[in-house]
Amino acid sequence: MNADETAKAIKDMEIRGAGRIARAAAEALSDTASKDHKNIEAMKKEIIRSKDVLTASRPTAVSLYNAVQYTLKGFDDCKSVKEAKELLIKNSKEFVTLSNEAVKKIGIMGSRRIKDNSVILTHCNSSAALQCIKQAHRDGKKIKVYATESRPWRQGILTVNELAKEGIDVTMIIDSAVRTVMKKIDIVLVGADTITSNGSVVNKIGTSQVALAANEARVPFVVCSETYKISPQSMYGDMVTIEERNNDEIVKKNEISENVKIFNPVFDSTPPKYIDGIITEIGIINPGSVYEIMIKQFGTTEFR
Ligand code: RUB
Repeated sequence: MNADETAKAIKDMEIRGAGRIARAAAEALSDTASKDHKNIEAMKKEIIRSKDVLTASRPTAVSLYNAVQYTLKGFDDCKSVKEAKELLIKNSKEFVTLSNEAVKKIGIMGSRRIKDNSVILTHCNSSAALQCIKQAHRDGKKIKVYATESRPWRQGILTVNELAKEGIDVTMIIDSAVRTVMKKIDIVLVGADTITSNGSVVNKIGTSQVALAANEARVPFVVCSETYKISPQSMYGDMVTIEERNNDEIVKKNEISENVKIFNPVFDSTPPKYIDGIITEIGIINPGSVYEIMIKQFGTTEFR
């Protein structure tokens, strides 16, 4: 898929989830690079255009931006089309491989945190969180899962089908039933779109309410996330943009009076005090250590 098609598919949610959109963006840049380019100047112009269209496709998940940055590492110094092409194709492949391997590693560590006979709650549709659940099941643990519907886009339907296909005992609930079922839950596992330098986790709208309910019931609330969901920009004061989507995701036209306003933010931020741990590919970290991991993974000034 080329960059314009990929950006459209991301905008339209045909490709969704922070990890998937990141990998798709890296692959789209590789596609742009592999086209015929007259000279390095023309190629640079086209790559920058692709980069801009991809990063503008969804505003919240920093994984998208970080995947693009990873793929373009060293590009500015390239002197020829051949050199730039080889570099971008190599970087893109490397990112996709690292990203897929990270999800597998998170699954292995996550499974170790899931005890036999556990009841798990998950929200939305996170490949990293589901990998932990599926790995626990494959490791022979007897588990039960409650999955939220995740209004308005209802990604919960993807989640329950994915888990049921694996033979996992899964129950779907509406989002407002979270507090009711929380007393049965042993661990909450969710994904992340962006993690800020202070350890806050931005994920699907409703995640912070799940965290509050878990906190009240003393249920561990654990985030499953690759380290490229960490936002270096957040260290320099940039706020995470919370995407607002169309009204028709909430109500059909003519269903409500014309003078009713609709507010449809699709992500929210969970403060670090409600997070018991973040399972990453480099280990299970405390939200308080995000800053150190960020410096280690990204350096201090590279992403400014
Ligand atoms: C998806 C969502 C997921 C994170 C993490 O939102 O909030 O929890 O993106 O997913 P949307 P993953 O459906 O709006 O993209 O672990 O797959 O990266």
